[in-house]
Amino acid sequence: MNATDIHFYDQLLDGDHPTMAQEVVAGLMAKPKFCSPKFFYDHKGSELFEKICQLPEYYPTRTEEAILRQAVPEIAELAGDNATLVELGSGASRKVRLLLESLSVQCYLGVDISRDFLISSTRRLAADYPWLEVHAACADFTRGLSLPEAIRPEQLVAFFPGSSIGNFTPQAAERFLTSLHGCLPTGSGLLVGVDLLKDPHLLEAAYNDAEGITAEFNLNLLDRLRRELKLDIRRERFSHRAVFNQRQSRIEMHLDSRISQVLSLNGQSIRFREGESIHTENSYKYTVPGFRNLASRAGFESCRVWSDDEGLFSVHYLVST
Ligand code: AVJ
Repeated sequence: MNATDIHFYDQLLDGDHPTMAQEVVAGLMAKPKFCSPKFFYDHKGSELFEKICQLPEYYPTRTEEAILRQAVPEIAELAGDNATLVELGSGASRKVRLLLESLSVQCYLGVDISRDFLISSTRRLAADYPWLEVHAACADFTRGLSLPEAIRPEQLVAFFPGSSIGNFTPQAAERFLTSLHGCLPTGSGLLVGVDLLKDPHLLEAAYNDAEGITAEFNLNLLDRLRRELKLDIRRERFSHRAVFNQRQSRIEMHLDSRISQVLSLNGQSIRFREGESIHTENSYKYTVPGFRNLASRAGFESCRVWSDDEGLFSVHYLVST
């Protein structure tokens, strides 16, 4: 096998699912209007997200990496020998390198919705770790996870970093973990990064960076809809807004219409009042016990939790029971 060879599975088109166009249209017709954050990640969006991860205000990435670096010997022990590592939302597959260097892993599966980004990232992994069997599945795991036939591990560890789980409502997160539980053999590990509840000023700063990269990431969604859905929607007519919703314990991102405007879509009109928003993302913040309880309702027992000294971020090692 060539060092840059990966086993690639395109699962995005599997099954009888609404298309991106149908999903987006339904969201724009709803009240209030919304669009799923999974649509942020076209190639440009994935690149912008990588830039966000390096911003001084965006503490989650560097904090999670520091936690992982320090916890890796313990993680290696919990994961055991010859594990198969499945990464959900693998993006640039950067954090997983910390694990690959210290765990005994023989097989890696990256799952991501951003096809080209996934392929180039996992190829780089295959080149850098020639001993590793690398698989890549392009999939929308918010619809559930299906492991390719070729992956029938004895010991499986799922890795769900970055607090991506915060994009789900707690109810949907519980449902997602329950369905994940259903496709993992009993005794599998789940290493999951979860952002913690903290001073709202710190939270809001993380989603309103001075350089405007987060705004760019949010507005890029409109460019994507314009291009891919041939929608006459213009980014100049919207502005980025990110606020902490205390009651729901979540950061909300919105695109606010700067003016009153009408979009036409398949012969239908979508009206915006001035200031009306498209709700583009929720990012829920948890306490350690709050997340533990949620996971236990989904069938995962908490083995170990690590966090940084300032209590900004947590990493949980859970085991499916
Ligand atoms: C990838 C969902 C964890 O919620 O912090 C970053 C995405 N959005 N800045 C987050 C995001 C705006 C990120 N997650």
